Amino acid sequence: MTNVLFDGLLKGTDPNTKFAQMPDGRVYRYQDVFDVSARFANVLVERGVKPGDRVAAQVPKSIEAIMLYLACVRAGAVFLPLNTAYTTPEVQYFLEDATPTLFVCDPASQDDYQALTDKLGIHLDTLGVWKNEAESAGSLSDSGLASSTQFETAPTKDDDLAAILYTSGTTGRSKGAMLTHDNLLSNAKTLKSYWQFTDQDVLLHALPIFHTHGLFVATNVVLISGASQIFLPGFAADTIIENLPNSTVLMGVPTFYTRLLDDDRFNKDLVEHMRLFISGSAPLLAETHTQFEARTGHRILERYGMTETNMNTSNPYDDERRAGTVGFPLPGVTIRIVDAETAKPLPRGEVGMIEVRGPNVFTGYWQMLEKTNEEFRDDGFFITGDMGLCDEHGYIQIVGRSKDLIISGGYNIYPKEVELILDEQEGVLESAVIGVPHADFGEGVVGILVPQPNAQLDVDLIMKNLQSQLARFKQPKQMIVVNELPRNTMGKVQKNLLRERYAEILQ
Ligand code: MLC
Ligand code: AMP
Repeated sequence: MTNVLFDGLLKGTDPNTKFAQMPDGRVYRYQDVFDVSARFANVLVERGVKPGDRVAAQVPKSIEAIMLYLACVRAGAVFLPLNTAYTTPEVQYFLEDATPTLFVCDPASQDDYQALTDKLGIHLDTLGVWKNEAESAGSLSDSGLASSTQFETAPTKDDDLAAILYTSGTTGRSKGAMLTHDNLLSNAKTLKSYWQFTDQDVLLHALPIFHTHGLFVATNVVLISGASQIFLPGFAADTIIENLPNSTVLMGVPTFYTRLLDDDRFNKDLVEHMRLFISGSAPLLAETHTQFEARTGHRILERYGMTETNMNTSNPYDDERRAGTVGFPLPGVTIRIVDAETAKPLPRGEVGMIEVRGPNVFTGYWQMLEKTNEEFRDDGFFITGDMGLCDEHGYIQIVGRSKDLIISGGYNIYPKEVELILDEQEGVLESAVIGVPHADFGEGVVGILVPQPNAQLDVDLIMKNLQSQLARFKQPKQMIVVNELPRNTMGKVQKNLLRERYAEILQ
């Protein structure tokens, strides 16, 4: 028996091919991928990780963190990556909810987590960024170095879990999307062929690796293609510009592209060697698409995905890439646009709920059966919460969201989660959190506070209090104090009015 994902991604790969090039000159070959993932898988087993167990990780971006993901896959365990911006209370929720056997954190955060993991009975290891032979890159890395490069990869079935990725929820409680081996493998296969990846490609990897985009779309597609990547710690215009001449593909959120367009060094000559620019995770403005083409001669390929579904649609590789659309359903994926209330399919051109079904769609939310049932139709379609239409040529357009969600620089923020914390602050009667246009991040978070009668709000203190409880990207970029919130006759806060009123505030 095989391991569906590991063998599916790596079978037949030439071990001598380059897998990753780091900015410090370090090179990783596919042989290293086999060896280091085996070493880490041996460590996982030593720590008591068994097939089906969760392994949570909040670690800085490094190629070793990718090896930890692959080690989990090889051990039949379930990888649970966490945003490095999450604070200790945010991480505590995930550890309590997912009950991992092992949690791997940044060596710099070990003291913050030791007492918590001891209390929860979770083994704690550390993994940092590798610097040199003389310096430790954490306990996982040290133990890995002392372990064998041989590991008997655990056999898995298509529907065994490979990962749980948490997405925030409209109630303020995050939900763990359970992704199977086949969810991930089928999407990687589809994307490789749709975007025509080959072993000649060099991906410029500047995304974080704790989300679907940087982890599965980028890494799995590179692995299954036997391609290589220039593996950067994050997005910085300087390093992108330095490395574009040696790359063939860039995957990014729209902020990558607007930032590059703001830089005069970014021009046609620089991207001569590039084959493809891909955008997703947030809407790409048609204006950005047009400016990009005028500057570089390339048309950005926009695609649409979700944590729960991997990639759903993509603009075509060879045919016309239409600005303002996310293209066609990927092969094997079915998309329908329905009336959100009645679930009746709508004619072309009409706006409704986007629903999706296919091998890419997750199996449900971790230990939330009721929530899972609410978000699936009886015939297996997943209700995305995105509103859109299918135009006369079959291109899908996303026109809005029925879920109260802000997408800022490609990160999701559920207002409810922030409102719950704002409501607890001294002197606050109630709050509303909205997303308004932000030149760099697309949308930016604004907090609107109503004080209790006769209370004076100390907004600076409230902002300071948020720092220990909420990841920085979720914290409002601006806070406004008002006497009352606009409400409709049902008593519901009219966020659309607030968004209109404060539309210019972050410009
Ligand atoms: C950073 N900050 C953000 C932010 N990123 N605030 C709001 N939204 C964001 N996305 C904060 C910083 O903490 C900092 O706070 C200030 O804003 C300025 O930061 P910066 O230095 O300018 O940001 P930078 O580190 O350059 O990061 C920006 C970014 C990054 C766009 C490169 O956010 C990013 O990599 N985003 C990609 C997210 C992603 O991969 N999403 C995929 C989800 S999967 P201070 O302290 O200075 O005030 C998915 C499915 C799919 O959606 O379809 O793909
Ligand atoms: P996440 O939960 O982080 O996976 O975010 C998924 C959400 O990102 C989707 O439900 C969409 O609302 C949004 N999204 C992803 N790709 C695009 C895109 N190309 N255009 C507009 N929205 C997108």
